Amino acid sequence: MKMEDFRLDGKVALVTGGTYGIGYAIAKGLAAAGATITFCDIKPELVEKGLASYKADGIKAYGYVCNVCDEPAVQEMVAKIEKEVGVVDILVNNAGIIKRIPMIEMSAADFRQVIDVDLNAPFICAKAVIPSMIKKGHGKIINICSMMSELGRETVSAYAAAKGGLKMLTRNICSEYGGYNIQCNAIGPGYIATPQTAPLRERQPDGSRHPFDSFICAKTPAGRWLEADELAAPAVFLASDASNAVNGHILYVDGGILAYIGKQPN
Ligand code: NAP
Ligand code: GCO
Repeated sequence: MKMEDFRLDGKVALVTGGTYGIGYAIAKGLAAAGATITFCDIKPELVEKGLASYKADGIKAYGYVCNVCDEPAVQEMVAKIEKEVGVVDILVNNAGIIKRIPMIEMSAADFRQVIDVDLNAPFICAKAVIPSMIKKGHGKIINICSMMSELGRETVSAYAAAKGGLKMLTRNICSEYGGYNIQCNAIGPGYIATPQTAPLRERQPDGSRHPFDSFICAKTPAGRWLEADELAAPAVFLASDASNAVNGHILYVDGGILAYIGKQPN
């Protein structure tokens, strides 16, 4: 083993939904390891915001306005990246949404929208980058799964279905394209303090902690929410030659939630 196996110099990374949150944290990590960062977001103003954030962090990034559910738009974006920056060596399928609605109250349209962003879009983006990865002779795909790839809970039926499907899409890309030296793995974050989970951490009107906040801290051996930056090094590992023998793996970065029955209430 050589330490340069963990470097990403000369590699182009595409991080979907990379304006903030987990995507941004992972992109910063990939940049620190030498990768050139490209990212997309739906809203032009968020792409501008993201570019400013990357610049403030000393990272020359390339931003693209793209709805990852729109296959022609994704194909066009990947072609532009290949022309303007280079072939995508590393794809991080990070963009995602969640709708917390009791299943029998959830509309089919809402269910379909979550599936579209969290499962169909990773398929669309992987399909867009794999042909050039095959030509280049290598590629890395990192899907962002979830605790809900393994566990269910009230109100997140669509999200859990999508993230469970994303786990198997990860394994199938590994199976179908591993022979072309393409490694497709996933990161399964635990509970991360980002805008997506902000509603679960909000202080109650009486100033007390949100019940879910206390619940998650009791379910995590370290007794805390994780930070998005704690996902960066695992992502660098899966994006680098250091993980060339790892394929179809879901790397849970969850602080031990999946291993722990939970702290007994006082
Ligand atoms: P977030 O703060 O909501 O950020 C999601 C990003 O994805 C935003 O930039 C969002 O852009 C973008 N996005 C959403 N739909 C898109 C689309 N159709 N096309 C392009 N971009 C789109 O979420 P996060 O907490 O960072 O989570 C990122 C990923 O990690 C998601 O896949 C999530 O399911 C997963 N995850 C999160 C946690 C957690 O605890 N936070 C744990 C496990 C897994 P807009 O702002 O324009 O919507
Ligand atoms: C929720 C949370 C989770 C996290 C994450 C956990 O409502 O339970 O949003 O789904 O986002 O996916 O790994």
